[in-house]
Amino acid sequence: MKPGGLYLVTDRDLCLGRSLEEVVQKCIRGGVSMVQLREKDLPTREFIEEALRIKAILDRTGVPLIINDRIDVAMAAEADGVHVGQDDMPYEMARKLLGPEAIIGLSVETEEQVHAAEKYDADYLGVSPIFETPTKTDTKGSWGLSGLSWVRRNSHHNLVAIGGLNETNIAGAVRAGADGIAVVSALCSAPDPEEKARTLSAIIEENAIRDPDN
Ligand code: TZP
Ligand code: MG
Repeated sequence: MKPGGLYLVTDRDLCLGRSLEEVVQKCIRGGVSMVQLREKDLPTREFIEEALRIKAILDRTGVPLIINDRIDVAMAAEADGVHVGQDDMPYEMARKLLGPEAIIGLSVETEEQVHAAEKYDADYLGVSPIFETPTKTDTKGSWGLSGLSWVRRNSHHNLVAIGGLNETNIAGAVRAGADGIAVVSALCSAPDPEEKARTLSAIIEENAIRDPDN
């Protein structure tokens, strides 16, 4: 599985009063290629119920559903995979529990973490954050575009860039080596998420560095 294109990471509180289902539906129509459900405060049962509702929307679209942090929720809802951070369940344990077919992404915030991740068969690294963002403040500095190019040169993994990315700067992130671009507020808080998804996907596509083997 090669994650590329536009990756929606959800935040219900940033959806301008619209339901998450409505925003996800619109983003799918606009061309997002992956959806990650990210819930920090929801009781487990509600998280599973939400995952099942979003899964029903994604069914038959071919867009994978990824669950942030929670391997148990991903298993219960039969999601396509999980995204884990450095303080979540260790990558190898998540892989063991979910099996070889699951999509597993791992966040990297430092150069040491990039080197340490080389031994993993992760589906992608989340290079986090590229720029400072009010959406997530408990980060260890930011990579910037030069940091992202450094990760590109030092990692064999697919790279998904996240943090402070929007219409004005995603071309640079793709050109610096990101295979995929993950956004929260640029889509969740867009007045028209479908149109925004279409615009962002087109920018990613136009700036993608072509792999001659693919
Ligand atoms: N991980 C690193 S930055 C971030 C996450 C979940 C939030 C990105 O939010 P936004 O609104 O796209 O800057
Ligand atoms: Mg996490």
